[in-house]
This record gives sequence, structure tokens and C-alpha cells, in this order.
Amino acid sequence: MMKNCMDVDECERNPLLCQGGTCLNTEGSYECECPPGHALSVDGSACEDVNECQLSDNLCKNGQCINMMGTYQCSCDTGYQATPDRQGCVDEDECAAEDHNCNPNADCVNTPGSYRCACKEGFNGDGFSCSDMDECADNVNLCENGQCLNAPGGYRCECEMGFTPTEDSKACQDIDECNFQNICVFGTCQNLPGMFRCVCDDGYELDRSGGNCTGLCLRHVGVTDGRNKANSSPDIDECQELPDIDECERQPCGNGTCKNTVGSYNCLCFPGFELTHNNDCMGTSHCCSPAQRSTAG
Ligand SMILES: [Ca+2]
Ligand SMILES: [Ca+2]
Ligand SMILES: [Ca+2]
Ligand SMILES: [Ca+2]
Repeated sequence: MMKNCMDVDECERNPLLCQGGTCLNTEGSYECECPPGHALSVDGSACEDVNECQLSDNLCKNGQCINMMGTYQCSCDTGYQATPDRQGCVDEDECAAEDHNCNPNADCVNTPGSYRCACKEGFNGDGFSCSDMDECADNVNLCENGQCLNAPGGYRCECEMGFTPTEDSKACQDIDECNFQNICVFGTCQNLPGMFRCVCDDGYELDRSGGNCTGLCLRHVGVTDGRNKANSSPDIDECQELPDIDECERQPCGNGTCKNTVGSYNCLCFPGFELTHNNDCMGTSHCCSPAQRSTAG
């Protein structure tokens, strides 16, 4: 007579089977169902925690792997922070988090596990302390045609007359006075570094400011001008056409005698007085020549 084989429910018979998991009876045997992070023991009788840290060297880079029941967690190195699932370490961006000791005049640069500080342009230092560079002292050639003024993180140029700072104020550039309106009327303007020059049209001469051409009285142009000589036109006395002003009426010479000329005047200075560029006579401390000084002509 054949023995009637009956399945044995091992799970029911031995409640200690599959400890830490769920015992599942099968035809002729049983299985243990283990929760995540657990594996069957060698003898197949229990569910045991898996030590993930021992299984893999690649876990918790930049940190330390800590085994836990059913799982593992990372304890991260300084400068790194754990991911939300605590199973990885990522660099902490100290710059973005404003968790750094960089000088206010330095840029924070994030690096893996740390950060570094670099002084901004115009500053010297290690990034944690930054001091202003004195560009004017370091390079005496800065601000040609002007004066270099040191400033925090930079410098600027204050320019001499006739020059204007460039847009960034780091240099002085010539002013093109010829672009101004009403300059060198009756003449041609020539721009020069720091100044300009008027080349006056025929019949005009530079006024005392040197910046404009005024009517000039040319006597006997017909004689001195070859073109006029050629067609033998009668001489024109332009002086007669210009109503002359007697500047001497307003006594411009001071310590001298005024002599009116057509279109201008001359000062004949008294002894001990000297003609100035303003066309008047000023006392001098040194000279006492009896000779009178006067303007030419
Ligand atoms: Ca584990
Ligand atoms: Ca970092
Ligand atoms: Ca500076
Ligand atoms: Ca100029």
C-alpha cells in the first residue's frame, strides 16, 4: 500500500522559521519572504539584514557608510551634505548658501568639498582679506595728460584742460574742439592734442584768445597779393570799409599809453611796467630800463 504523502506546513509547525520575514508554505517545502534590505540566512531559516556597506565599496562616496537594519545611511565628510534619502553625499555649495568667510571684496568659488576665495580685480590678498591696490602708485604711467586718483577697487583719471576722461575714466583723451559749434569761424580748425588751432581765412587773423578768426585790416592787399597784381585791379583799402573802434577810449593799457590801430590797439608801457598777454601794462619788480616796451607794430 502506497503511503499517502501529505504536505507538511512547515510554517505552522515551526513559528520560528523565517524570523524577520514571512514564511510561505509551498507544496513539499516552504519559502521565506524577506523585507527589503534583508536576505535569507545561509541555512535558509531566517531573514537577516544585508550589510550594504560591506557588499559595495562604492556607497557613500565622500562620506562613511553606516549599516542599519534593512538599509544603510551615509555620514558625510565635512563640506558634503547627505542627499534627502541619506544614501549619498553631495558637495555643499558654500558660496550659494553664503556659508563662507570670503572677504566682501572677494569672489567665492565653490569646489568639491570646499570653496575658495579670490580677491576681486583691483584688490590684493588671499581672498579672506583683500586690500585695495594703489594703481596710481604701482604704475606712474597711468592717466597720461591727467592725474591718477586711487579709488577702492580701481582708479580714475582727472584730466588736464583740453582732455576729457574716457568712458571708463581710466585714461584721458583729447577733446576734438573742432566739433564744437562756432569754433574758428572764418578759418579752418585743426585739432591738436590738448588744444586746437585756427588757420584763418585770407583777410582774417587770430584774435587774442587764439580761438577765433576776426576781421583783419589788410592795407594794400592789391600790392602784396600776386593774384590781384596780375589783373591789375585797383587797390582796395579794407580798413576804410571796417568801422574802427577806438579801444583807447576805455583806457585799456593801465600804466601805459594807448595807441589806437585799425581793428585793435597797442599799449606803450611806462618805464618799469611790462606788457602782459592781456594787452595791458603791469608793474614789474625787477626791470627799470628806460626803454619803453610796446607791442610790435
Ligand atoms: Ca543593512
Ligand atoms: Ca563646496
Ligand atoms: Ca585702487
Ligand atoms: Ca584737441
